[in-house]
Amino acid sequence: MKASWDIFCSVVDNFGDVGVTFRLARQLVAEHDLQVRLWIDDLNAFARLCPGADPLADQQMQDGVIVCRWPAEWPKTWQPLQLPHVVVEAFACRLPPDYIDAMLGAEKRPLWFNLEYLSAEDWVSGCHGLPSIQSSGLRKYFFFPGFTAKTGGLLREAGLIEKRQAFQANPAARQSFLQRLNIAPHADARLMSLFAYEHAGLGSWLDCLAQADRTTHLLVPEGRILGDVQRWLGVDELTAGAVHARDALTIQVLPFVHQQDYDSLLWCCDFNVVRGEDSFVRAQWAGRPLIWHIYEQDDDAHWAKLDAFLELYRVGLSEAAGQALTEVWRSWNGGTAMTQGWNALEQHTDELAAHARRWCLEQALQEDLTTALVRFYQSWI
Ligand code: TRH
Repeated sequence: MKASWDIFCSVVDNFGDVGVTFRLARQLVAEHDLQVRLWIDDLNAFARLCPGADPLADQQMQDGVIVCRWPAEWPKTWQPLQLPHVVVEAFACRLPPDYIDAMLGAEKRPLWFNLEYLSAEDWVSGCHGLPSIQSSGLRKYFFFPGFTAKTGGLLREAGLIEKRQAFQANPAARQSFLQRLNIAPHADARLMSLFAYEHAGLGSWLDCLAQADRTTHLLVPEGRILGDVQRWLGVDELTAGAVHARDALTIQVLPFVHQQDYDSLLWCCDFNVVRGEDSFVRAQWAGRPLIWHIYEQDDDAHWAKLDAFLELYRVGLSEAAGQALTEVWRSWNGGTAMTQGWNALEQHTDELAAHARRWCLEQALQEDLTTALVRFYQSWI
């Protein structure tokens, strides 16, 4: 009998929670031959990432994963529950009380993980894998994704890097992918993607690109940044398919694409602006330079996360390139003018490109997050 896993995902906002948990669920099925139910409380967000999905279905099979609606009220008729071997509570969402009661009463209790948000901060390695005893007496294990061997690692499907390298080495594959999305950049244009939250200083960055010696084709999937782009362009409306040129810069708005297509898009680009958690990791696997627009937290906790990552990522970069990168990432996240930082960063294009490839290969030496979770379970039973 296959071991079974339940993953619970509550969509706070945006797409990261559902993006990460669906990716994890798919990998558990495809590479570890497990039976996985993914409980999601907002199937509309799920349907954006997985266009074949039905946002109204109580249960559906997608890529081998049983995707279930997580109802606000857990129906009493669902008791007694068929409990799985492993429960993953993603990003500190709260399991239904009836589900916890069922775990308490079970003869063989499932292993209970709290899968945390990604952070490069030092304290993570000290907390990774630790149990927390609940008032009910149940144990919940904290599992932290991260960038060092003392953490749970990053989500990375088997063969991902090889697949990406083969794609990038194959101009025909790139061309046909871009054609499918109606993207036709000039032969000498550099390709960039922009997936970010609102950014008050965006106009200064677009000015830099428009005034640069080199032409840029900027791809913007529909989303929160579009308002800032629209203001800079001075147009009334921006929807998928729109293409506008200003001096050396062409801006093209894309529809929100399938999660797998988003990977290929990142692989096609010379530079990616990404946000949150999942696109941030995928951009690292693309092996191309990036800007990270981090998810803002109320208590400004995101700044410590940003700086912790920069400290790790800068290792191996020259002082000048590292400083320029830090300035650009900090001004992007602070919503301030980008002109000085971006122009400095442009002096280090080749170094940053080589560094992004190296960083990706170094990170890929670590065990991936899904395998680490499975291995933890195997040593727990
Ligand atoms: O959507 P996000 O801003 O999600 C955020 C973060 O995860 C953050 O940590 C969390 O606290 C907050 O949500 C609630 O960014 P993220 O994590 O990059 O997720 C976006 C997902 O959307 C990712 O799986 C990639 C996917 N995507 C597509 O599938 N198609 C697209 O066209 C684009 C642009 C993205």
